[in-house]
Amino acid sequence: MDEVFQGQVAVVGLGYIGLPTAVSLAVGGVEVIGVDVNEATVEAVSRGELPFVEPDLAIGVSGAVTMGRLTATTKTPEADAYIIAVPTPFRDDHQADLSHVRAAVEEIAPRLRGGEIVVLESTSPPGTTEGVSRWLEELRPDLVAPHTSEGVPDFHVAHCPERVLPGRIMVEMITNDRVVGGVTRRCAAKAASIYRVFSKGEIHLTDAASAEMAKLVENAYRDVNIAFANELSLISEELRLDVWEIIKMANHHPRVDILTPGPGVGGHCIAVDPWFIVGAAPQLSRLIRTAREVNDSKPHHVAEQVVAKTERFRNPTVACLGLAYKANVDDLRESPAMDIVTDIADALPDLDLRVAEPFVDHLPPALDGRPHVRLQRVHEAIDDADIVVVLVDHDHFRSLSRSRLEGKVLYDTRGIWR
Ligand code: SAJ
Repeated sequence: MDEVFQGQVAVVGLGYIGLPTAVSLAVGGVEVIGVDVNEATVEAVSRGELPFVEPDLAIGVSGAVTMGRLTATTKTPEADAYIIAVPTPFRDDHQADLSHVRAAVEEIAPRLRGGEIVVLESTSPPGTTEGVSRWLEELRPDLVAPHTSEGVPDFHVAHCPERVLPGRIMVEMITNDRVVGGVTRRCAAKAASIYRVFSKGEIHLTDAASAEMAKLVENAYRDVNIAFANELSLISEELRLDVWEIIKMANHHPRVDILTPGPGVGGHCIAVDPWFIVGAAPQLSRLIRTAREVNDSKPHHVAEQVVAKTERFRNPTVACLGLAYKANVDDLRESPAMDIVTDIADALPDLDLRVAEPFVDHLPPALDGRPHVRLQRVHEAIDDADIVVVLVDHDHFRSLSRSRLEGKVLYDTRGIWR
């Protein structure tokens, strides 16, 4: 019988991944202590509330807190296992910024008593998990670290990358297969026992660097495929062809499955992770780098097209629909829609620019305070607009009545109204 973890888990980082993981463990019967540097997040979770929007998570958090299985704190406690789920952004030179991982490790090190499991879930360049083991060794020279011996170490270190899709996190947390890469085989087996608490997917054991690379490759694969679709959209625009029709036709081939073009690629994963591969092997990652560049250049192209469309109006009003990085989420991180609206506002500071985003109550700081940019309900924004630009395919926009759009110039980057 495969071992299933019993004990107390501290989940460090209560964000889009840490909090759903904490809830899944708590619902599976484990006592979980959530740790976050942000006091507002800790207070919200302690009240059983959700600091961000994600289907089915709110009920999970309130249930886990009410049952007494999930508590939250700003201080890393003693525990039997630690799951690190902190951000790993990239710096200006595209190298990974591991400062949050390091900070988490510095808080965990003094709490180790022997026998603990430390799992890094944050997406990281190859070698980071072994680096965590080295950091712990440096901070706790009294303990035997796993990278120094295949024998029984004083603590175990592994990588288990998250693979859940925002918008479906609570479903995929349970159903997805997991890859667990250990600094040693024993580390991988120990870490796998934690995921058996809630995962119904298969758990695949490997070494730490392969698990790190597999995660990066998954997102780079998707980035390259979206870049293909985005490049087709640029070519089709130039040739005055309908990219949606072309992709629909091509996808009738049994071995062709082209993804959907859009205004660019956003979010904190696909727009970031491929750079970690480029950073690890810059000379060899030509396709991966180019895909990033194609996807990153798309928002500027869309903004330029919108600006060009305003030229035939004397005092145009433009409605931009959506700010989130993708449909039906409230996450604005690395959002192409944000870049596009900001670019348009910068290019035409006097333009009457209406923004509709049902998932936010206030304009984000990059747009707030600009006298000609307003956040409005979608109907208000559209009714006054000469030009309507679809930036996000929220269900809310899909269901809009076409009669409201009559007589307006439409620029639909998501193809929802064709
Ligand atoms: N997008 C397109 N066209 C498409 C698909 C997506 O333009 O055909 C855009 C979206 O609008 C969005 C971006 O790409 O701006 C990324 O969206 P997504 O839904 O493809 O992915 P994420 O970033 O929300 O989540 C991804 C997932 N990875 C894969 O599907 C390989 C998820 O499983 C990962 O857990 C997540 O990254 C992560 O955290 O790494």
